Amino acid sequence: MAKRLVFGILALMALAVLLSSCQQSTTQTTAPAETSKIMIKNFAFNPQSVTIKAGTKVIWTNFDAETHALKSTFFEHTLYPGDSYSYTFNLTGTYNYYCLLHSPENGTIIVE
Ligand SMILES: [Cu+2]
Repeated sequence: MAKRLVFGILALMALAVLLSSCQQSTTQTTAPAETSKIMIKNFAFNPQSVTIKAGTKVIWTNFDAETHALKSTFFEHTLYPGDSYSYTFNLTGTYNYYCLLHSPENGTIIVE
């Protein structure tokens, strides 16, 4: 009888440990990836130059009523009015990009 009670208590304790470890694993969070936003407005990138950490996701959003087309060595993407495009820069370096449709429209991403 006493043995059964001990076993029952042990089983409950084991269950409690199991449940608390489950809770721990679900509450663990990983640091969210950093993002940097660039606005395309009045035929210019704003900010024109950004310095970011490697692994940062850059998001461009077209606020103009005109279509723009991002072009760099790594990407080429058409942004219709209201569109967004994102690219994650994992390697350090200086990346220049421009708009294929409008000549002096360019920007720089510096990845440190
Ligand atoms: Cu443009």
